[in-house]
Amino acid sequence: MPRPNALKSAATAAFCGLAFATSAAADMIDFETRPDGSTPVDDARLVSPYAIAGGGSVRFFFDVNGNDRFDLGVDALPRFEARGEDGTDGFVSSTAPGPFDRAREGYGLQLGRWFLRQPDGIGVLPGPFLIEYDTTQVIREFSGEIWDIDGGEQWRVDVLNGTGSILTTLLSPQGVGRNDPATLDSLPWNFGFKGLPDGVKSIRLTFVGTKTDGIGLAFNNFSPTFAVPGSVVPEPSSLALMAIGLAAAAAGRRRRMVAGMGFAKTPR
Ligand SMILES: [Ca+2]
Ligand SMILES: [Ca+2]
Ligand SMILES: [Ca+2]
Repeated sequence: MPRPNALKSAATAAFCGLAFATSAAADMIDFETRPDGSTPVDDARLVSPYAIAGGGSVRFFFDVNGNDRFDLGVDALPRFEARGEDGTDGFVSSTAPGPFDRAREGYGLQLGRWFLRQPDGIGVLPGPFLIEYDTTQVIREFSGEIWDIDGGEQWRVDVLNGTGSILTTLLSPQGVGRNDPATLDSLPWNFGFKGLPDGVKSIRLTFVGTKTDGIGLAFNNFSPTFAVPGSVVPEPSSLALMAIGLAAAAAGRRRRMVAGMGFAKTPR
């Protein structure tokens, strides 16, 4: 009798085979290679977008000027970070054989040798982390990982359309300390979305924790066109209600921004 896992593996293998046959793209961007297929260098900036299976590309950056799109020379580029302690690191590993950038036992392969972090070391972020699609594909689902959400840390994931309106959103657990059994220290939070509405353009990860310093983003395993099994996906029933509320909030925010811009342009 075929096991479900075996069938799933076969399907995945067939799908990946097709993807690799049609382009150099991989469906899972695990940051173990750079967009050109070469091996990353520790602390090097990620400059180029990654190709995605089925056509198009996706880029990663910190949105310094907060306009939800990439501005060359203005927005900040993430850096490749190597597993383990090596100078400037990505996160503190308190529940793993640390002290830095180590996965909890059993999660080593999932972290791999490389992940992305903010431009500077653990401290403050230059802006929200943006994942921006450049593709004609309709994006219905995706998933990714934020590692090591500790005490005082929390992230909100917003899915945006081309005008920066929020289509839907997901809040990470509130980080707890290393001694709490629920701690995500040295572990991934696997977030994902399925059944997304038309118009997905970008994904925005905003730090919404209580910390004001000692913050880091350790980002890994972005799957641009499907949500991998095991990802935390928002409840479909809550999506519609949330979208209405968020649309109202976003409209208010836009009005305030427009008002602010008008004021800034007024000659004194
Ligand atoms: Ca920008
Ligand atoms: Ca490191
Ligand atoms: Ca990795």
